[in-house]
Amino acid sequence: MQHVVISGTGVFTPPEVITNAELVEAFNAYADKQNAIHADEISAGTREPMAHSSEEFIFKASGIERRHVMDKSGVLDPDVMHPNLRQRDDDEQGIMTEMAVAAAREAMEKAGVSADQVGAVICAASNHERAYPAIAIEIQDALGIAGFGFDMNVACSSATFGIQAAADMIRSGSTDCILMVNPEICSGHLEWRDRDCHFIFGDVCTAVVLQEKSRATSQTQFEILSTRCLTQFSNNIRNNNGFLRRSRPSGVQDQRDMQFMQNGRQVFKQVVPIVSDMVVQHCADEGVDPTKLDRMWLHQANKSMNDFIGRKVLGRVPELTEQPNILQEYANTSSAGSIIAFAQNSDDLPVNAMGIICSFGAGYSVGNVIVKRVA
Ligand code: CO8
Repeated sequence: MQHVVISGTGVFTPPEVITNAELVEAFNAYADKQNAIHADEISAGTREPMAHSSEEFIFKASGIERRHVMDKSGVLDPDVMHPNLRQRDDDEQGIMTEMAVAAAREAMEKAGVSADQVGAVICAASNHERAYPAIAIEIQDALGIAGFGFDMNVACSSATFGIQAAADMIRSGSTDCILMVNPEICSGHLEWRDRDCHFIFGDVCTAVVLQEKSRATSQTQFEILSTRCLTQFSNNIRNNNGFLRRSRPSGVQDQRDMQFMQNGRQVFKQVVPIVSDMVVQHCADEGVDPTKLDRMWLHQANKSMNDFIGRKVLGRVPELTEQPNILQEYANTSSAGSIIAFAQNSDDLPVNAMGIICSFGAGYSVGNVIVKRVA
């Protein structure tokens, strides 16, 4: 059987940043406006006033300090409260392709591979800009890659499932080099007017080059020792925005379910044990002592969630270096989170160091990738 390595990673970070202070100021201005508009109903007791958001709550509940976004002007305007991102015309490059090309160029340069060496492109993300043609095919075209491309979506686990799909294709000989990208524009699917979740997400794109081991030449290589994916149906994280959207009964005003919705407390309680048990079992099945893992690159949704999983897997409080968090800088970037953590916190590991990339989220979905540094 062929062996597969990750030979390069790339991260495109949008230049615009929204701090918690800016976010809360905009949200509170919006809430005040709404309360003024509905003052009569509020004083008649037929409507609840909107409560203010707070920086202290956001940091304490999530560990998030700021987020990068593709457009902050709309999000911070209390009369808009969503990013000003227009739909691209048919003859323009798509916004997801633009982000993916930037991340891919970095990953390909690190891997030392040119476009003609790449045999396939997988665009794995939580939301896609259009139904078809596949975003992956547009990225393939923009980079001058031959072969084939396809999109896939497993919400927050899109990237780890994408790595498993790529590794399986390389092992079975479909191609010997795959570019897997994760352009996540979470700001477009977040209800910025909802106090319970307005702080959760940010935008980013990650890219990973996977190669058949004997072909890889880059200075830093992580061999994929084993992958494991699990899905278990749950409505606790849901977005109903599908192709039947326009057939909703006319006159329906509330479109809240056409964006990200979650029962955060339930997600927290239910997902943590599934993930920690799966990591421990996966390691055991592969003869890896989980307490000896040198690093865990976890999905970046919530710091307490990660601290809990880290403690359960390692059997002690993980050092910051053992379980790097990036959500203070990026917030939750869906499937890209664990890949940012890996891309920014793996070069320092010595050869033979072992680690696990682990994602979890809507579906529910959990994806593990056990890796070992081999160069
Ligand atoms: N400011 C001040 N107070 C607040 C705020 C706020 N912004 N929001 C809520 N509160 C209050 C509440 O009203 C509540 O008050 P009370 O106790 O009086 O009722 C109190 O704070 C506690 O509220 P919560 O119970 O909601 O707070 P938690 O401590 O549970 O924290 C979290 C909320 C942070 C959401 C937490 O539950 C969590 O992180 N859960 C896990 C979430 C998770 O991992 N989700 C995965 C989703 S991502 C994914 O799978 C990809 C989907 C696709 C993505 C992209 C598109 C956008």
